Amino acid sequence: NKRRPLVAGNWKMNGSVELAKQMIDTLDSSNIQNVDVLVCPPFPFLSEFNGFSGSVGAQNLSEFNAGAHTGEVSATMLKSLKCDFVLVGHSERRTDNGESDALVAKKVSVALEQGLTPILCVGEPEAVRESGEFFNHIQAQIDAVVDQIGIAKFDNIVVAYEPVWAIGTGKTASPLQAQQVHEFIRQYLAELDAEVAQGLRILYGGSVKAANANELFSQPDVDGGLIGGASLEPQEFLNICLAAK
Ligand code: G2H
Repeated sequence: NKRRPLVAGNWKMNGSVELAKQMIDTLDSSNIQNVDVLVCPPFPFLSEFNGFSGSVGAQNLSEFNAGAHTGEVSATMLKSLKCDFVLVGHSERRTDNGESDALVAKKVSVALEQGLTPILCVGEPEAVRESGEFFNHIQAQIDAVVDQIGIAKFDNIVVAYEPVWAIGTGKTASPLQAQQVHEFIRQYLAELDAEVAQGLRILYGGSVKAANANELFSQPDVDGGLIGGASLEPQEFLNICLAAK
């Protein structure tokens, strides 16, 4: 099993240069082993993470490589800032910025072309959860990416399952609800390529905190977490990383 746990902090539109310094101090001095630690701050703070012992990633990228696209940031620029990862298709971008499954798939492809590891975010809104159609919803989000890049390239991506009803709401999916969807994603992809599916890291996101991280991360198909609110407090984030060991 090559699935080394990954814990990613998604600062969203929060934080400061000061928080970047504190985060680096706390995480670097912990000497954490056997977990990949990733921080995804807003673009202006990426360069603060030069020399950080963990990895740094962005929260979004442009589907274009360069040109007249005011306000956008390219994959090449992220590489030049030493990013290894980039979140793609977070539900807040799907909702606030109208990112479609097709656009998300394009961005995954562009990230891979530039050597970034995309973290593909999928998950169903509350109404879809209640209708019971959530597997179909997630399958469609994944199909769009499989159609664009092919199954083999899933070797170089990470998937994050984030039920929209659990994001920033304090309502975490139960460990069993999370496991059920993670297992579904892995089995679905295994029909296309068993080996790739077996090696794919699938993170859980949605109101993860130190107090519930252990239970979630101990599920067999949960390979770490994508942490929002709780990633803004260095000690709390470190404790979540430690729970993934
Ligand atoms: C889900 C998550 C991180 P939070 O969006 O991406 O945020 O942990 O605040 O629910």
